[in-house]
Amino acid sequence: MPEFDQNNIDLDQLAANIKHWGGNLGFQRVSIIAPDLKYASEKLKTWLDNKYHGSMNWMAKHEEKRCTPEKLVLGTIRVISVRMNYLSDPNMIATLKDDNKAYISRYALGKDYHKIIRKKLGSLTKRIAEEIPKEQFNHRPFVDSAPVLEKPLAEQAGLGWIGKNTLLIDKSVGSWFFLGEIYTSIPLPVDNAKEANLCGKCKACMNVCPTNAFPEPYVLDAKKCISYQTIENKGIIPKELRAPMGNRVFGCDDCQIWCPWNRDPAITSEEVFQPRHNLDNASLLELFNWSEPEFQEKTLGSPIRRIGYERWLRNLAIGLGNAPGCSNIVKSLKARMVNSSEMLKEHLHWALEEQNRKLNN
Ligand code: B12
Repeated sequence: MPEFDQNNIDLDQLAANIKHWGGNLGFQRVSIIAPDLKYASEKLKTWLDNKYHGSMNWMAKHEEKRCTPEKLVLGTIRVISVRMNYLSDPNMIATLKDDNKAYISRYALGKDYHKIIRKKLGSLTKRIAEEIPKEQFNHRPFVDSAPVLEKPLAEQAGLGWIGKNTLLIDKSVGSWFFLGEIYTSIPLPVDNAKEANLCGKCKACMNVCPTNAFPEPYVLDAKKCISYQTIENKGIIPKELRAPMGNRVFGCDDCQIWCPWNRDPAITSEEVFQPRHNLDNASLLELFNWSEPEFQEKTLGSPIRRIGYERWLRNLAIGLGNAPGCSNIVKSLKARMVNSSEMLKEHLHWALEEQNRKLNN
């Protein structure tokens, strides 16, 4: 581990500078902690024991590194935790309530946050390295890219509290923000700014969840979560979840939309998170009729691309099965049967059955 020479460095000034540089890069909050993940590690263990992670086996891997930052990046004694708003338009309910429209999670309307935030954190680490010789410290930036418990770290850093919907919520901006962090060995002064949990007796998130995915407050059974089913599940979506999915075709925001702390949400000023290709307002049929090359072209640089064309069609087929009966929908679903995989066919059949039932009534 590199030896840190404190003599020539004003660490208070450096911490203040880091927050200032972070702000200039577009982060709304930057805060520094000496990580303590004891409580969160216990909760993670229970969550995994209950198999709430479903097929996300990567969540069960590297448990020690996830729970012990210095095991992931040698010498880590501080975490610089950051947050960035992503909501581009607060009027998402109209799309969600329109059965012919596709509801895409607001985080996925623009460019992939992984790339955007990692790049910005890369710039921040470079700027820090200009102040301290590289051989004197270790550091590494992350955004949802490694075994890191981002929410408990951010909670400890005072960026919000973990709510009953398991998301980090801040009383002044709500929860529509991404998290990221830099692990570092620099002994920076820490911020002890933990926010009080203000969920109180409210259970709005749990009550509105279309699939009842919260077995208890602060605990999500990912297998039941529409976000997991539409993004992480690579196979068949359980039949009993298809109708409650409604028109949610990529991720789900219901547990945020109805959270009282999101009544007046912060809006992003980042151009990169603005909706592309009308994804905030497109019809299910329009997206279902995208050809594969069109899908590849229109999802370039978008988080949607990672599910691939087949799963995209699978999710949209469910949305179309839930849409009002319409002969054009039936025509498009039938046309997709040709050359489709067994996995996709299973969902097309289901959607056709649903459509025929409505058209014959
Ligand atoms: C796995 C994962 C998922 C999974 C599982 C979600 C989950 N709750 O674990 C799925 C695919 C479902 C998912 C969905 C979403 N995700 Co996600 N996801 C992650 C990831 C990679 C890990 C989360 C994790 O550690 N889970 C493990 C379990 C044990 O943690 P937990 O459920 O949060 O439980 C904690 C607390 O609730 C508490 N706890 C647990 N049990 C109990 C019991 C009691 C009594 C108490 C008091 C507390 C308590 O301790 C736990 C540990 O801190 C993080 C990125 C990262 N590396 O951290 C992003 C992350 C959490 N996701 C994010 C987002 C944006 C989403 C979605 C909104 C996307 C969407 N619109 O579809 C949804 C929201 C769904 C939801 N309500 O969580 C953001 C959240 C930002 C924020 N404001 O909080 C993150 C931080 C990514 C990022 N870098 O910005 N996600």
